[in-house]
Amino acid sequence: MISRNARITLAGAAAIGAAVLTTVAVQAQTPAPRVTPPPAPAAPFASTTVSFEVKNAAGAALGTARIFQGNDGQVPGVVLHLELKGLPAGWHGMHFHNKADCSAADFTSAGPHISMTTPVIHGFLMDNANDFGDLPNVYAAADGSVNAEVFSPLVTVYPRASDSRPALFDADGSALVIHANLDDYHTQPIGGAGARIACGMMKR
Ligand SMILES: [Cu+2]
Repeated sequence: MISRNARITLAGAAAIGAAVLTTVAVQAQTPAPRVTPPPAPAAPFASTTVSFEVKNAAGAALGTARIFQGNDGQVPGVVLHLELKGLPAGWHGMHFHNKADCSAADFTSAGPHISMTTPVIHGFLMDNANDFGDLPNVYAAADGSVNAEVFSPLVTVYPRASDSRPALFDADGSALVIHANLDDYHTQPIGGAGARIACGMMKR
């Protein structure tokens, strides 16, 4: 005769067995990753944090942005941390632009999106999108504040061997540009985001 405790143990073992089978089934259905991770660098890539100022077209400081890059994982990329004030309320598109130059009042000095290929296909919703500058929209509250963190797997902080993605801190740096309107993620070439209203320079 099986004792009560033994029965509980048998029931537990059966449950664990079922869980293992479920896990195996889920693993079998998991598709191959669409993005092949870059080869691991020779030495672990040190965690990086870089801060930079963001200003508006009148030259007023709006606050600070920070860029983080962690160690390599399955989807390496950068986190952009924003703590800004003084933006028009509502949604705003933003992108990484090609050059650390916010000198022109309309911020056209920052150039097009970072490392733009020709032809460029802009927008997260587009098939075959290849715009490395794409970023999610951010929302400015009624008081003009933006507090947000967004992740981009499309760029790195510094140039890295065996990594073809553009680096924000390349020879001429890059710029974070915030636009007047939201980016609809499909209209060419910038999602209908309109004028450049804020700019921050990332350079060594
Ligand atoms: Cu832009």
